[in-house]
Amino acid sequence: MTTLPALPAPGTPSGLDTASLTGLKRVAQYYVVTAFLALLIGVLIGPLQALNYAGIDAYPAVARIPLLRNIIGSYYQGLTLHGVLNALVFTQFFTSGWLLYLPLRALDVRPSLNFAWFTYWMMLVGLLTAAVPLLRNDATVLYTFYPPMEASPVFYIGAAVMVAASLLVAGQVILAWIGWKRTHPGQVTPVVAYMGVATWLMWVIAALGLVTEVVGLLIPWSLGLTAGVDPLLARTLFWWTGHPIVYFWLLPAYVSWYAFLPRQAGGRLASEGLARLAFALFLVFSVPVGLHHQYADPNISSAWKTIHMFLTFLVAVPSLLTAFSVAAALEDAAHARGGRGVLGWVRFLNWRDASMTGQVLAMVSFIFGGAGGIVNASYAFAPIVHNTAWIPGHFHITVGTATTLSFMAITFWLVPHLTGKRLQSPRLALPSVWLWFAGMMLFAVGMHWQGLAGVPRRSHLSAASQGVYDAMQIAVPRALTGISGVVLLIAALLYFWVLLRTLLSPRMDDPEATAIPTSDAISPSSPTLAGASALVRRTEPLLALAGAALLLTLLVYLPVIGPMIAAYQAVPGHRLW
Ligand code: HAS
Ligand code: CU1
Repeated sequence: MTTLPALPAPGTPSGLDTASLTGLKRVAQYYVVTAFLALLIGVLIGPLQALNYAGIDAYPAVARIPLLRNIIGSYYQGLTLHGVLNALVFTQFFTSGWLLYLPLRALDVRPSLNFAWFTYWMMLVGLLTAAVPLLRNDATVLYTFYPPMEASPVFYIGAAVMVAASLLVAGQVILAWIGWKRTHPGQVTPVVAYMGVATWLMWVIAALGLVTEVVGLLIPWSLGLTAGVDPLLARTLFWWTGHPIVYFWLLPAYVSWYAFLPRQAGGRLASEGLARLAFALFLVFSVPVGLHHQYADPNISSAWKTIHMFLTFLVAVPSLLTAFSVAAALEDAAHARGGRGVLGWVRFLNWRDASMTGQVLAMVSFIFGGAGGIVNASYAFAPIVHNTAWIPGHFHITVGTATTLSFMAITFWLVPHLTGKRLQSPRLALPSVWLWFAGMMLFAVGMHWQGLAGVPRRSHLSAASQGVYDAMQIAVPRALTGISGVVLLIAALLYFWVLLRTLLSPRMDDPEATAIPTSDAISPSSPTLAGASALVRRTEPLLALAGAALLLTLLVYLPVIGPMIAAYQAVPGHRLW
């Protein structure tokens, strides 16, 4: 028997019948499994990068293995694969499944399954197309593309198809929500759907920069249709997307931290209104901040860089709200289990539960990741850390934990929920998340420390003359970084053992037996707009908020981009590696 649905739209007849629910779960499962297969390949390359920063060059050894020689021909090809697979492919596939499934389920809307499958296959075709030049060393341009480094046009076309597919997923969810609003006048969007729709709307505005760069500049240039490319314009369009893409990675984890983690911990979401406010703020302020990646770039006025800096500080506010909210929810959970004291309650959380533990550890590491982000964003500090090992240190405790460790921990209930299979080797799940956390923290300490000493990022420095590094007295952080690569490899092997065994095991239960762990709220919102608080009413019009976001983005970008287009510099491409 199927119990339908776990997240009903208040007071409406069921739209998702058993067949469409099963179909929807299947699409979501394909997205999630593809995501983790990409992550598996991506993380296996990771230890090579970590060893490089310990002064150990493992690439000559890799080059002796015939199969690997061709696909990891150099440090830079390995780094490109690592970054593209982990940061771009894994995140986008996971989110396309997760935030397709959850909002439609929460709205109780029957989707067009044909369309959902179409977007999945389109995204996969885009990925496989881009994979060919990546593996042939024809697209070793790192995950930020950065022209005038030039890749094969096939790479840019594949990447464009992949991103276009994600925009179609966004369209499907947003249109489903607009349809729901029409049939449910006067009702408040259920909170999980609200968070999903806000994330997709943000992504649509965010993606405009990358789409313009790839379609307008990189594809024609790599096809030889234009004489050259303007690196500054391309970088600026890239970072239009490149900063908010980090929230496209983070917000799907926040959905879980707000809506599901409290119940998994045995507590309640603190305030529904506050959760909505955080997502509304992310929608408006995520995009107009990209110049904080370009403080060192010439030909952009300091005034605009400073404006983007202040907007960056503003977009940290919803994360600070989240820290407050999720800490309150966890404390509520620990109190229910008898925990007391200012910090004494922490011990009373359900640390035996790998799904809860993984997410709480992801949150703990994100405290440091977020703090480092504020340092990066400060115009005065940026010159010290920019382009140093500090930056990969920062993003391994943001996207590497807040996002990746959360997604890993979520699969411990999501995969059984989607497939009806039971979690296999559950006793290995807990050490896998602890080791991932420990490995990422060690990596972060090692890399932040090396960065402060002046070690550059993205450098095959283990192959360089070591005298200069020896003089830096960085033996300790180098050792920590190397050890972290080994710890992370063990964590990944344990995690993927659990995941793959689970996926390959026979279906045992009705998938609905593992329910979505939807939390109650200490301070819930009324289901009707008339009864809802001012906060809920004002944050409900997501399309208007998206309009404001677009307007603000154009306001702070057009005066920066306009002069670049007017003084377009066509630079020929380079193949460095
Ligand atoms: Fe960043 C560079 C600024 C967040 C990812 N960032 C990067 C790059 C990546 C990345 C991949 O301003 C490298 C790009 C490249 O290759 O060049 N970042 C920020 C700021 C934030 C931030 C201000 N970044 C992220 C997130 C990422 C991410 C999230 C991925 C998911 N970042 C920068 C800047 C640069 C940059 C510059 C360019 C640097 C340069 O020079 O090149 C903020 O959004 C951070 C706000 C976060 C907080 C933390 C809130 C804490 C929470 C957890 C609470 C935990 C609890 C647990 C309650 C304020 C929500 C309690 C539990 C118990 C048991 C007690
Ligand atoms: Cu950023």
